[in-house]
Amino acid sequence: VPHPPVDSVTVAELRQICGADFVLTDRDGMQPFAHDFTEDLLYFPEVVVRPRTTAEVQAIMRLAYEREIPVTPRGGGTGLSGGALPVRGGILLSVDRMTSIISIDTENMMGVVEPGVITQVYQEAVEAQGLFYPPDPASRGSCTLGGNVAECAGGPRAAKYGVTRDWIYALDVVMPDGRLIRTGSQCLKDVTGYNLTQLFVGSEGTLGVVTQITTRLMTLPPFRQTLLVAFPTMESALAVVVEIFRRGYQPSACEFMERDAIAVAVERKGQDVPHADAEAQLLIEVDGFDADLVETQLFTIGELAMEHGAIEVTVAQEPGKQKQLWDIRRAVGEAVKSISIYKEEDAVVPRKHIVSLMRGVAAITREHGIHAICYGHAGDGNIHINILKKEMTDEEWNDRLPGAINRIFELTCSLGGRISGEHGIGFTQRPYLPIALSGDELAVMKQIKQALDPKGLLNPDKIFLS
Ligand code: LAC
Ligand code: ZN
Repeated sequence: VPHPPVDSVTVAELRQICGADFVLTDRDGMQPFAHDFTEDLLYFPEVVVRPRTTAEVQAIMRLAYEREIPVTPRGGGTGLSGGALPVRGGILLSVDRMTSIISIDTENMMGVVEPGVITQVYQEAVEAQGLFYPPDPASRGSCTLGGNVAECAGGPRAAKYGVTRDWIYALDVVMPDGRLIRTGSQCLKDVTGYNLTQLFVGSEGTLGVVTQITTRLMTLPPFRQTLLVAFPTMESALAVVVEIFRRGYQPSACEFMERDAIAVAVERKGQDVPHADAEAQLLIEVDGFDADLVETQLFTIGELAMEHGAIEVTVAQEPGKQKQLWDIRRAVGEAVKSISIYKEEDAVVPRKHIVSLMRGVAAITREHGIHAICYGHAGDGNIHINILKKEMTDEEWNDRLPGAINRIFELTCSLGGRISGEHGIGFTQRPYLPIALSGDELAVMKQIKQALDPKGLLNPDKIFLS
């Protein structure tokens, strides 16, 4: 549905609300807001607004509602499903100026932040007070807590500490018509009505604009050790993953990289890892409050790996060595992006089925004549499948890709999995949603959207068409 254009009267009113310096309409100024990290997709908004306060966000939303102009909220712009792309033009609402850490409560162990706070900045601020905010998406140096809430971001530590949703207790949310609601509380238990907080977490900016976030915090575990384990086969690596958890160990990360993932990261970083030619590697981290216990767990996991036929276990006890290993792991995503046009799938399956997923993906890609690089969070079954275009012509790419993705997601769902673990549906995964959801489930989701955003103006065409 076409909307009325953002005319000069509207722009003038937006300038009134935010201040002239924080409303952009020139192409160069808007360029950084026209894309996120998703492929090479580019969609220009008609205007970019950068509010500073909740009241300004409310005024923007009221205006947009009245004029029926679409609004796309944006955090750090590091999303991988196109959630922050202003695909219908309209207003791009960036929270990049809402960067206050409002409070860190060391007694109740909760923190209150604005949505534009960079995740790593928050982590460092709470760590300075001996506290810990675990969710650690690969982009934590540039993503924001607002974006993390919108997408329910994950990351390696989700294996032990859960995803963003598990740390969010209360939100201030500006509704599509400009009303402000405060959901949840700073209480650990709360069944006072529906859990609106968790409805907004992971709703990808389609139901409301989050302007304040209350997170739980925990005491920072002081001890941390890391292992890199090379395996001759994918099966042996993934069997170890299942066994680690079955025996009651709780690694704070249990990351999987297949040979090609290691290869591209090693190439990009110009830094080698032991046995880079092994079929699969696990990067395992153990943290805790007792140095001996951390060490015992680490060595027991290492032994377990050797019993399952690991080639070698490399222990990284010093922070410098640990960082080197993590740098390789964190570089995989960017490395893939730098070598070819690609399409990223974010499948998640029950942990014990990762091996079936990996073997299935290998068979499907072979059949379709395409190449995929797989890596990800084996500890929680979440694997990133990066399909590369490489030397394929546009025609071959467009011809082979949809069929292959459909097959991969059908396999994922047949294993009891879902089509996104942490990157969201957004814009790019929308066509595949019916593979994972029943018609009735999808219809209920659309009813919620319709109830909260009756004009379909907030982050339109994300998750499903609106
Ligand atoms: C990662 C991002 C892509 O795990 O989710 O590296
Ligand atoms: Zn990831």
